[in-house]
Amino acid sequence: MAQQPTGPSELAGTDTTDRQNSSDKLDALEPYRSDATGQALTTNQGVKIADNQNTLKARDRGPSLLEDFIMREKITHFDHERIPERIVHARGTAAHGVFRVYASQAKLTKAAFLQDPAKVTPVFVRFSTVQGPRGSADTVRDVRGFAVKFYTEEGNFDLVGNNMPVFFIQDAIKFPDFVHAVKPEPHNEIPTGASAHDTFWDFVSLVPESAHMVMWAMSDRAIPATLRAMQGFGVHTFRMIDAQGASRFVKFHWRPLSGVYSLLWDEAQKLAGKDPDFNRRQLWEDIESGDYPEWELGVQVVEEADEHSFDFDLLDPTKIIPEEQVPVQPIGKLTLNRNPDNFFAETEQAAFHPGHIVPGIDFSNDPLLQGRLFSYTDTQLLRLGGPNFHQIPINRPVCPFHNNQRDAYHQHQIHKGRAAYEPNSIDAGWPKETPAGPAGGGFESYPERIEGHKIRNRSESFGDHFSQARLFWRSMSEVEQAHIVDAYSFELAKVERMAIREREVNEILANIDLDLARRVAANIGVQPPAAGTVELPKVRQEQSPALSQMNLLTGNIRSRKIAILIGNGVDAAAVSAAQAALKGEGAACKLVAPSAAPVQGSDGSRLVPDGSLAGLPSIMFDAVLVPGGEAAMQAMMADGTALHYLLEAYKHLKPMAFLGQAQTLLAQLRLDEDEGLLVGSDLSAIQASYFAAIARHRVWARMPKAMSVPA
Ligand code: HDE
Repeated sequence: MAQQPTGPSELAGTDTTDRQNSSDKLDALEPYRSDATGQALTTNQGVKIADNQNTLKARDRGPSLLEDFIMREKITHFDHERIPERIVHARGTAAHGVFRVYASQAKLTKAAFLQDPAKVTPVFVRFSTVQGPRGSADTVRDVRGFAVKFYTEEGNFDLVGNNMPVFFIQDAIKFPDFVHAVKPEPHNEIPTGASAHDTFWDFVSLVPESAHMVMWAMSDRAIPATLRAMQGFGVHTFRMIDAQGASRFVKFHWRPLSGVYSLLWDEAQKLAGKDPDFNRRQLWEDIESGDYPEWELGVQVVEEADEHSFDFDLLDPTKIIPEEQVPVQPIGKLTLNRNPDNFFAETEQAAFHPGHIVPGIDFSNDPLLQGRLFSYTDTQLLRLGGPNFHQIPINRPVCPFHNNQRDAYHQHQIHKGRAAYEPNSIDAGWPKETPAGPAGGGFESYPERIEGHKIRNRSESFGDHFSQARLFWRSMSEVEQAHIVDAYSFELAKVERMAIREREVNEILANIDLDLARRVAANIGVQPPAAGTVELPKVRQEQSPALSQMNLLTGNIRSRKIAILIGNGVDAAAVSAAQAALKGEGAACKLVAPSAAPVQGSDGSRLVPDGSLAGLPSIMFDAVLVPGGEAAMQAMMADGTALHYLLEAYKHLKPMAFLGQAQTLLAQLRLDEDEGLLVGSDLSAIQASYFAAIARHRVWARMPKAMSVPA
């Protein structure tokens, strides 16, 4: 039988930057990528179409004729273009890439794709928000999905995780309740893409096991500045199995090489209107420009013998293993280096499943994970219209796959042979089982010993709901804590029922931390609580520095986006010097002018802007630079939009550089210099401090002052 056409082949990137070369190879290896360049327009039956403008009619002015098979086929297909969106994680964006292990992980796992640093495994990664529909805004406060499909030589391995390491519930049976609570309310379908409403807070205030995850969702992690600046987590405890059959527990981590940083809430809200595609656009542009996002895959490993040595249960998905107790060992690197050709065919039809594992990886008994193992196939049956969704190009394994499953909707294989059953003698017994073990490589489940009664119960070891929420709170910097207080206050202020606000404060927040509870209470008209309602157990660790994203920056400015403001008469030499210096350090800059029309530099040169002040507002950038030039500065001083641009950047604590005559703007704006608002005759005079400020991402020390600046 003919070999399956390969899936997203190894060349998703042979780690090459030679994009043209790789896309030529791709066309050859992936014949299902259809390119109509130079081809005739035809019907689906291959009949060439002579007129694609007019329906077949009886005379010029109709009526139209039912026999027009060309028009009927076209409209019928159009009528069926939509498939159901994902019930959760509907809004998403994705990219192809490659994964490579740093060194053999044979001591941990027999998984073939984790053995050899020379081996390149193609991947497809989809990021998503959870609550909103497919067309909702990117920058809402929400958990982000982080789903990775590894096309390994032993089959597909899907690591279907999130950008937060825990979850809202402990048992799968509660998932529909949770999702119904967070989704828009049933009577008016409000709000879109937000948890700031009564049903969400009603549920979480009644379900203390959600306390830890809600803390994460109210933190800056829920508004990532860019998808490449998010951590990812497998959430559940998994197992890795070595060639001798030994099992160890593992937690998977993705650590972004860009560091972790976030939007401010005001930016997130404004971006949802000004550019609802903000996150997906930036991922797309970064990849197109060759600035490939990268993550390190890390594992926390726990020996079987140590399963019960923590003050929480490893199977409880509302708990992390603090990194100070079990360090994350980096094992490999993921690079996203190719945008999809077609959103629907690839991103929308991608079917991830935590149950897609390969030999060397196995499940734990986490009751949330166990439930997911059922759900993901079930959802694809509906969404992708039948059980052959694995044959859709984006979902195909790159290794051969053969079995006796037959027929059903959308069958793309033409199975040869007479015996679609096993055992058989008619087709000489093929396809045959592969023995497990090193010689064979057939999949074998870890033979965990299980004894006990069949019960519906929650283990007592899952009972402490507040200690890790407290650990998270206490590990935050002052700024992060202030943001968390603001987020709870914002969301609970949208809750109409006072009893829900009070319950959240008294029965959840007060048990996490009294200071947090009181600060939120004061903002939402609730009586500050005097004490919590439960006694927390003694835990091994009160703080975990690894949880604060302030500790997760890289110290460099790679991939940061800088707006350079230009106008007629701008100092052209200063512009090109700034561009060169920023690009030299791996940052990306855009020229922003009063309008999208070209401007004339001080030396008569022509500068073509990337966009206008209105089209590329400062909320889309990490930092701003004003290069000077007498005439340009005079014009900016008289331009309300430009002044607002700068005030807003100041208010959002962005690093700002004012060069040459741009200093005059400061007086007009009545802004003071600070560790990130820098003034210099040219960039070289302030470059070190400016770049250091960009590397820190925000000028937090400016916060008290910025609060009083109108923007
Ligand atoms: Fe999912 N989840 N989930 N989930 N999930 C889906 O599958 C579900 C959970 C996650 O980019 C659905 O194909 C149940 C945890 C991601 O396509 C559905 C439970 C985590 C994505 C589903 C959970 C996730 C999904 C909807 C509780 C983090 C997007 C469409 C037992 C570890 C994947 C689909 C993509 C998608 C069910 C809990 C992550 C309905 C029943 C915990 C990243 O099958």
